[in-house]
Amino acid sequence: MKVVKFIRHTLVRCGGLGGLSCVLILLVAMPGSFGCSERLSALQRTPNGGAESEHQRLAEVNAYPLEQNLIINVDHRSTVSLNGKWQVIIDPYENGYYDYRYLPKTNGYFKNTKPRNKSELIEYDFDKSEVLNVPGDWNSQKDRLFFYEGTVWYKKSFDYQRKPNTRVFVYLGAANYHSIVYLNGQKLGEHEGGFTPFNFEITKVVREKDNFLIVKVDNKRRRDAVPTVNTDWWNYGGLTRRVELVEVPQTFIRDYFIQLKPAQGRGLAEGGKGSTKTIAGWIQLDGNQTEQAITVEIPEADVKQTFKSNADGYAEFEFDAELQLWSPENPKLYDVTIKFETDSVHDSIGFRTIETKGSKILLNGKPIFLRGISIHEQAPKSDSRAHSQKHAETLLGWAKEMNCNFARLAHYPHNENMPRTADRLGMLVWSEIPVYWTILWENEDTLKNALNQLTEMITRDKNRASVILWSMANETPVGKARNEFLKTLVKQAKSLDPTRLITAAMEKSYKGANTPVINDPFGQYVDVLGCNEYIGWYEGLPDKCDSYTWTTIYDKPVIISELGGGALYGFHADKDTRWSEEYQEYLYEKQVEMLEKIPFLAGTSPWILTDFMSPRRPLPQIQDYWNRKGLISDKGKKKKAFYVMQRFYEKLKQDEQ
Ligand code: GCB
Repeated sequence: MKVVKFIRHTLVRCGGLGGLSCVLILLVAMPGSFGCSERLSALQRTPNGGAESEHQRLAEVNAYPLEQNLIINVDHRSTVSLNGKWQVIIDPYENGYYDYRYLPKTNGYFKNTKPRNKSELIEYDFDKSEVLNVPGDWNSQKDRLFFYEGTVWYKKSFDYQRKPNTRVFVYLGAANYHSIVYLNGQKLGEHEGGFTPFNFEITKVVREKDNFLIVKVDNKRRRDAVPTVNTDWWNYGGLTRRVELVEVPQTFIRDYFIQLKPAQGRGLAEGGKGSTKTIAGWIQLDGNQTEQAITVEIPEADVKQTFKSNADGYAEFEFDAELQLWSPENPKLYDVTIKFETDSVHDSIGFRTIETKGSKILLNGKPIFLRGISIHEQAPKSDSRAHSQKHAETLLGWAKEMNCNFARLAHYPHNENMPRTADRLGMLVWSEIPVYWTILWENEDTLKNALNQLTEMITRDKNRASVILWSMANETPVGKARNEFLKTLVKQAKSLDPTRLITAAMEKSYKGANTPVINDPFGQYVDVLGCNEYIGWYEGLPDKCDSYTWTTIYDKPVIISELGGGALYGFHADKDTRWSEEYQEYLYEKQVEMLEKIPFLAGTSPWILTDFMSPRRPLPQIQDYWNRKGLISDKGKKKKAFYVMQRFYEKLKQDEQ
C-alpha cells in the first residue's frame, strides 16, 4: 500500500482529485521531493515543455486539472430530485451563448432574462418553451430531435429550504456531451464527457425562492473529443441521467475506498493477488472540521474500527475481518457504515479478490471462465438511452437468463444502476471509457479528457465488487502515439485502483492465413487481453471458423470481447442468407466450436445482448438505423442465436461444478 498511501496523501495535499496532476507529477519526479506548487510553476515556465522523456510528457499532461471533488454514493445520501420536466430551448446556432461576432455573451440564455417593460427586446422565453423529461435523451423524445447534434438549453426552476449547517451540491449523473451549468445566472462550471457524473457546490448561490438551474448541453461530435466523431452507436444528447441536489453536513464524507487489500508492489502487467482477510482503504472528508474520529462498521462481520483523519480530512485504514467472499454464485454484500460526529453514510459492499495466473483469471483464488455478453446502454424495447433501475434489471436479467456470469458494459461507463444491480445479481463487470477507434493520440487535451473520464469512472465505481476489469480502449489502431496515450491511462488506473485488472479490446493479426495471433504491443501493459473478432461476418462466412488455430504471444488470459453478426428478428431463411436468424444462429454455432479449441481463452462477451441504434446502419427494412447484432431484438424478442449461447454457457457452468 505504500505507493497508494503516498498517492492518497498527495491527492489530499494537492486538493482532492484535482490534485491527481500533482500526484503523477510527484510520482514521476520522485525521489526529488519538491511540492506541487513548485513543480507546477516549473511547468508554467516551460509552456510547451518540449516533452523529451515520457515522464516529462506525463507530468505536463497531468498539469491540467482533473475531476474535482466528485461525491460518491449519492444513492445513500439526502437528496432532492430535480428529475422530471425541464423547459428547453433548441439552439443549433448557439445563439444563447455567442453574439453575432461569435464572442461569448455576458447576457446569454443562462440569465433567463425577462423583458422589464413592454418595449424591451428579449428573443427567448424558457417559460413558454417546450419540455423534455430528465433523465432522458432528447433524440427519442421529439421527432425533430432524432438526428439532432448541437446545443439544447435546459431549465428547471425550484424553491429550496436549506437546512441549518448543511452544504448543497447539484449532482448530474451524466450529460452528453459537453455541458455548462448555471444557477441563478451564475456559472457553476463545465464538464466534458457524456457518461460520467459531476457535481458543483451551490451552497452560496441557492436561495429560498425561484432558483433557476440552466444547463447548456451540446452533443456536437468533435474530432478531438472522447469518443471522436466516428463511433457505432447513437449520439444520444441531453441530461441522460438523474439530476439531484445532494445535501451534506458542513464537513462530510465525500469519498472512500473499501476493498480487500491488494498485493504489494503490483507492476503494470501483473494481475495482483490480494488478501482475503484484510480490508484496506481510505476515507476522504470534505469541509473545515477535518480532524475527526471516523468509524467503519460492518455489523455482520463484527467490525467496528475507528481511525483519525489528518488535517486534510484523509484517513487510511487496514484491519482484518472474517468475510464471506462475494462471487456470482454467492453475491454477498455487507452493509458498511462510515461515520463521524456529524456525518454517516451507508453502502452495500462485497469483498472478493481478482487476479491472473498465466492464462487464467482467478476469482477468490479459483479459476473462473467469464461467460459474458456485451451490453450497450440501449433501453430495453425502446429507441432511447437506458438510465433506470428497471432498465438495469431487465438487461442484466436477460444476461442471467443466458447463463452469463459476466457483462462487458460497452463502450463507455454505464449509469450507476448497472454496476449496483450487477453487485446484487452476481454479475462480473468489465467497465470501459469511450477511447474508441481513432482518437487523436497526440493531442494533449484529448489525453487529459480521457484521463478525466477514467478518473470519474473509477471514482464512482471503485467499491463495486462486480467490477473486475477497467478497460482502457476499444479497437484502437496500433501505433507509437496510441501506445503512449494508453500507457498513460493504465498508469492512472493503477494508481487510482490497485485492486482491479486492466484490459482493452484489441484486434488480432495473422501469422499465417489460418493462424490468428494476439500480438498487439499494448498487450504488454494490460493484465487481461481483450480481442474483438468477426469471423463469419466481416471476415468470410461462418464455416471459416473451422480452419482457424488461435495463437498468442502473451502468457495472459484472453477474452474474446466481441464476436457476432446481424439478424433481423423474425426473418427466417437458410443459414447462408445474411440477416436471417438462421445465419446468425449458424455463425454462433461455428464460433462456439472454434472458441472451445482456444487453450488460453478465459472468457467471451459476444456482440451483443440487444439490437442498438446506430447512424452507421441505414439498410432499409433490415437495419433502419439499428445495429442488428443483438441476440435479443429491439422489441425484446430472443433470436435463435440467443439459445446457442445459452446452451454453451449452460455446458460451461456444468463443467465448472
Ligand atoms: C466492433 C465495435 C463495435 C461495433 C461492432 C459492429 O468491432 O467494437 O462497437 O458495434 O464492431 O457491429 O460492427
